[in-house]
Amino acid sequence: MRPSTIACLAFGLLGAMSGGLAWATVGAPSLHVSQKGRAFQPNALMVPRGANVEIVNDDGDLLHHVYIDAPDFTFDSGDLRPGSRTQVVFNVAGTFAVLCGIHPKMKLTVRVDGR
Ligand SMILES: [Cu+2]
Repeated sequence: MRPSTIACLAFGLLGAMSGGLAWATVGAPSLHVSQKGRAFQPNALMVPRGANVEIVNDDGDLLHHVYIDAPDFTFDSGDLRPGSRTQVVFNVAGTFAVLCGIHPKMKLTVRVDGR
């Protein structure tokens, strides 16, 4: 194998590795939010655009719900039974109130960084 071929392979590998790393740390992080004690935990998040937020109903016997009703971004999970989960992908920059239609006091604020 000629040295130039080896160098080419090494750069290819490096590119693949850094590409994977960029995706994991910047591209689309996955975040976890719990619905527990009739509250979102945590109740505020700052995420990059494209972030995937998983929300789990961890309240033993309470039905919850997740919705967003902003002019430029809406979401509705439907009823979330105890132990079930939903995923919200934040593709729009801005600050959004994530609410539960069953418990009006439950609120999660998500700030989506547009960069
Ligand atoms: Cu609720």
